[in-house]
Amino acid sequence: MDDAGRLDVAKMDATAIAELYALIDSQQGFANDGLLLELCAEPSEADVIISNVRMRKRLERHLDWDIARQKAIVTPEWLRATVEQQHPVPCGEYAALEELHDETVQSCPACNLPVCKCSSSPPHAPPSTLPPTAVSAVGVPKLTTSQRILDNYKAWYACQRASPLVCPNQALATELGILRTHRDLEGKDVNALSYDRAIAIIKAFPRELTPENIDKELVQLPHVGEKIQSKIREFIRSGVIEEAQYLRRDERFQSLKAFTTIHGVGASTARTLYSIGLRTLEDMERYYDVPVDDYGNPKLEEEEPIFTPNGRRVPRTAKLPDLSIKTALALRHELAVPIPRDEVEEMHAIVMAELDQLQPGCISTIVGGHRRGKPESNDVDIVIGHSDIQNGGELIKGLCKRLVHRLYERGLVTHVTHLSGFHAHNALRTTHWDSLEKALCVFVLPEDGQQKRLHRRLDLIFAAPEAYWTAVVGWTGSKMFERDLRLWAKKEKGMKFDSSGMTRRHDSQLYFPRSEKQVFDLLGLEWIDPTLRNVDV
Ligand code: DCP
Ligand code: MG
Repeated sequence: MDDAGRLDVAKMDATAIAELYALIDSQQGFANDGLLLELCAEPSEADVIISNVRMRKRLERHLDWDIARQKAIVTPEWLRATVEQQHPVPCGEYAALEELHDETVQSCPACNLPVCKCSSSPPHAPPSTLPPTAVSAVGVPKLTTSQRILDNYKAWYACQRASPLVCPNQALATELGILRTHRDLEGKDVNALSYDRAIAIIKAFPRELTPENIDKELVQLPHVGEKIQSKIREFIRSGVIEEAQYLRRDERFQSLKAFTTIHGVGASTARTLYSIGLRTLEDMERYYDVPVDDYGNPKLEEEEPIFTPNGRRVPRTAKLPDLSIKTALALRHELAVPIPRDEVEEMHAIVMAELDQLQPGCISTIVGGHRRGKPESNDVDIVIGHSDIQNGGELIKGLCKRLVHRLYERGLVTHVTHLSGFHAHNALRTTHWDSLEKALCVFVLPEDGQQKRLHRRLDLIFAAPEAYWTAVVGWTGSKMFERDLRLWAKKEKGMKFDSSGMTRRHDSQLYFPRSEKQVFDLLGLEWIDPTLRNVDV
């Protein structure tokens, strides 16, 4: 890597630190036929300790010497090389302390693999499955969200505030969310956005709102106009918002909400369906002519098998089936089941193992709600890049399509909604869609003989090295965090930010952030942990 020299200095700067965490983050739970890095809080549990401290006295400030002697203690270059080569590289030549060189070699995880790679000879090909390598960083502070951000709940932009998954006023946020959905379903976008902004403020508010403090607190908050203020007061006084209670029982609201749970159906289509007399999802199944099984349950249209004249079945290599509204309806019961975290990680591992067969050296980050700490996700979003900064763009070009075809041939992907090719970041583009290689798929894990595997939504986003970290930030969300990030970049910094890159507006200069922290730095924003970017309900 081009900035390797900088890491020789005793004290790392924030960017270098962020990059190290990002490298580990990009490999977490990533079985890629070889490399699985897990960050552990306790150095005593680590296989490898990363430090740029070179002297015993300084190391002892962070780490007990007896523990140090039982570990491989390496410089940050070891991590870079390991990620680049996609398997743990021999630790000896990366030993941080000369004094502990021999202990580092003895504890080297690469040496404990079936094929020893601790000699100074070039590394052998990695064996097909390697145990996870636990990594701890010593003397390197983990990126934390500052107290300043935690206290900044009155800030104008959501990307300056800390918003936890569950906030002290969560029930209020949920109730306001009903009103927000109603405005959205009725096409009142401006009103819906007002609710989005008010909800965002409530999500970051650090104390419970009570009848005693409400008058004092509410007037100080931005984005909460008089109308919404009165709804909030109503909730704080009575525990409910009457309009939300009414909407929950309202037939039109229920129908429109149900229709929009189907992939591909937006508010406007939902209103059209309602206006022609449809009320339930069963009505919608009949309208879209979804086939049913013997018990009347919707089912997928059978794919007609094709046979050769000799009776051999022709493999599934034809055009990928599209995730139409009809298919989404047939799969609606499965697609509505939330995906637990371990299943998200299992899907990720399988996708990356398949990808490694096509192109070694890819890196990835699970983004979306999962990264923000949601216990269950509605879909799985994965940003994929390449560890080779110089040639990574070329290496992953066209890979999205190839991967989806491979997954389809293996029966792992059943449908695809959107496949697109690379487009360079365009400073004039107004939306982030179509600027990266993306595939929005339906995925099903292979049967394991124990549990029924459900069809799941999977979004794959391929990014060239210069767009990797903007894609990670852009797809981590939540939606309103992203909206305000774009607005902040434009209004406060004269920049254009989206998932596909970052440009200075006046001269279209393209930036190349090397870590997620650097994206924040370049935007002049303080770091906010992904788990504190839950700006939406
Ligand atoms: N995104 C965005 N604007 C949108 C849609 C998505 O900025 N209109 C970004 C932010 C989202 C991320 O993409 O967090 C992933 O979108 P999802 O729809 O998958 O939403 P989440 O992953 O946040 O939640 P879940 O999938 O559990 O519903
Ligand atoms: Mg998601």
